[in-house]
Amino acid sequence: MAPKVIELGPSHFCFDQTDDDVQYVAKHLPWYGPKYSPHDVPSFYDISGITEDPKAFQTVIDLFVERYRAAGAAGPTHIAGFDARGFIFGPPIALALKIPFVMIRKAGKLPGVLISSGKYETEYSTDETVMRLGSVKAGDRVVLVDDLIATGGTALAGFDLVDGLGATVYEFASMIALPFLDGIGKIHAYKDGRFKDVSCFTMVDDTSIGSDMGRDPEEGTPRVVAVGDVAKYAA
Ligand code: HSX
Repeated sequence: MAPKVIELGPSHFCFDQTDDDVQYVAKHLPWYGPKYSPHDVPSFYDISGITEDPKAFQTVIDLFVERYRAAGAAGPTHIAGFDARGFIFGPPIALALKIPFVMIRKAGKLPGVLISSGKYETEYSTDETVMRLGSVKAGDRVVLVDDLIATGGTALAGFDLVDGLGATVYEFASMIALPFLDGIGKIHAYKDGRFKDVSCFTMVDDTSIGSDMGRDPEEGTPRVVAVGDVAKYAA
C-alpha cells in the first residue's frame, strides 16, 4: 500500500516519514560536507546511495509510479526531467506509466527548434535550460522531476518552459528539498502566485536524514585519489 501523504506546507507534500519504504529510501541518501563535495554547500546529498542499491532505487521509482497511477485518467501525460539528475529518476517513472519522457536540457546540447528559460540562478551556479518546441503542448499535464530542490531556480525554469509551451505543470517532484532555501515557497510566490496551487512533492523530508548519514572520510583522505593509489584508500 502507498504510504500516507503528509502536507508539509501549502501545496507541499511528502510521504509519511515513518513508513518502512520511505525510511529505507531516507537511509540511502547520504551526504558529504563542503570538503568532499563539488560545491561549497553544508551538505551535498548523494543520490548514488540510491542508484547503487537496487532495492532503494526500485522503491523510489515504485512510490512515484504508484502516486501518479493512482490519479487514473486525470493523471500526468508526460514526465519531464531536469538535466542531469532528473534524467536518472524521470525515465523509469515514464516507462512504468507508459507516457513520454521529455528532457529539460542545459543550453547548448539539444538539436531542433528550442525554447529557452533564459539565464537563472541556482544554489551554486547560473544556468540556462531549454526544451524542444512541440515536446509538450496545450492540454498536456507534465510532472517535473529532479533529485533535489534547493533555491528553486532550476524548478522555476521548468515551470516557465512548460508554461511557455502551453502545457500545465501537474506537479513538481523530487527526492528531497533543502527547506532553508525555500525553493517551494519561491515556486508558489513566483509571478504573483501563477503556480501557487501547483503541488510540489518531495518524497523524503530532510529532517529524516540525520548526521549519521554524513559520509565524509577520515581527515587526510584526498578528494581525488590517483588511479595507482586506489588500494590505499578503498574501503
Ligand atoms: C542540483 O541543483 C540539483 O540536481 C538540481 O537540479 C538543482 C537544484 O538547485 P536549485 O536550482 O533549486 O537551487 O544540481
